[in-house]
Amino acid sequence: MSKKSSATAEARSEPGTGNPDLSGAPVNASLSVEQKVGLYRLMVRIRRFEERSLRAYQAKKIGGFLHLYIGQEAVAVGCCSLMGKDDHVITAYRDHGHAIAVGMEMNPLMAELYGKATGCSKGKGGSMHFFDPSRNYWGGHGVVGGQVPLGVGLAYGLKYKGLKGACMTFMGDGAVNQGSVHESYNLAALWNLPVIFVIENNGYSMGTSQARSSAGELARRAEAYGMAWGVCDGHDLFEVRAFMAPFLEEARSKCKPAVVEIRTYRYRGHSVADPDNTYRAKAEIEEYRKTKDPIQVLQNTLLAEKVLDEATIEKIDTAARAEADVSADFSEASPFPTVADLQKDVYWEVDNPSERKSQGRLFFN
Ligand SMILES: Cc1ncc(C[n+]2csc(CCOP(=O)(O)OP(=O)(O)O)c2C)c(N)n1
Ligand SMILES: [Mg+2]
Repeated sequence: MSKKSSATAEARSEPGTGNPDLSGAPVNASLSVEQKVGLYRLMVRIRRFEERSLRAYQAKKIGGFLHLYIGQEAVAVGCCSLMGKDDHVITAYRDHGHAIAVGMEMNPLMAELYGKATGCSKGKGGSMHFFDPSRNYWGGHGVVGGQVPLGVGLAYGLKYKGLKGACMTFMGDGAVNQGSVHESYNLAALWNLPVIFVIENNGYSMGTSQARSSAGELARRAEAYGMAWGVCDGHDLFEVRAFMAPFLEEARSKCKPAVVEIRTYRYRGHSVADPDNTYRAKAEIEEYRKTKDPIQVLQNTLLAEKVLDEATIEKIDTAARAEADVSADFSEASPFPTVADLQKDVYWEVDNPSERKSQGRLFFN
């Protein structure tokens, strides 16, 4: 039988009505002052990293695509802050926020954007391919919906091997109509896999609004597969945490998969090479910035709680800007990958011939 989260009704609020205060939920009430400040710092660090990378792109230090996460910070930080050491994350190409949220440092991330050998994917992946297996962060994927079956595979692997943990599989609202997403839902439900499909609904897939591309309520499609589902606003970090915690617990302890929609907003163009905002009104962006900016929302809450003061806010911001600048300098000074390294890291089997159990072949030789 399908099950809608009981958190859904409380957690949901329509744009413009303000978020309910969920800071008192157990998962938030248990946070120490240091942990709350730490979560705020993470969101500020993501914002400053993104702004610095935009400047580097404009200075032609970065090529290709650059999809910024500005405006969506509470989603990645809220969800990833709930991770235990056995949990996993996989996402699409808008992957910088999740990388910082799981604890990756700015240097290897910025260097990856610069295409340098010191990057987290050795300069061969770029913006869409941030990875850190040591933090259970499985990327960073450019094909819309392509990471979703992989997330199911990660969850299958956990269950098959009798390991603990769950996999949060993020996707955009533009991915929900991909056939592979529905195949993934089916297998996750059929085999009771510990996976949460997290739809980060920022309202648009490139220049197409969700209303013009997708029928019905996105997460409700889970009902057809007998999966739990829920919807929440993604502007308030505490709300995201309170909403996600029960789903994660069900996945971990009972192998119950779920589909959740977290409503958020991106302030920048789809990518920075594609900043044209002709498909939405400037006033819409301004309204979100003014009333729902996730950093401002959390700052207001923490100021009211006296967890933060103006001096600490200033200090965190200055440090995040400096850290981002340092990462740009680090990237500038780093070497490019060599031609000799071009064919390394394509197939694990090719790089590890004595350990391989299947055949990998480089097709471009
Ligand atoms: C299979 C596939 N089709 C089309 C594209 C081109 N494309 C890149 S991003 C994108 C929009 C996806 O939007 P959404 O899933 O909402 O993610 P967001 O950019 O909002 O984070 C499209 C259509 C692609 N990368 N892969
Ligand atoms: Mg989208």
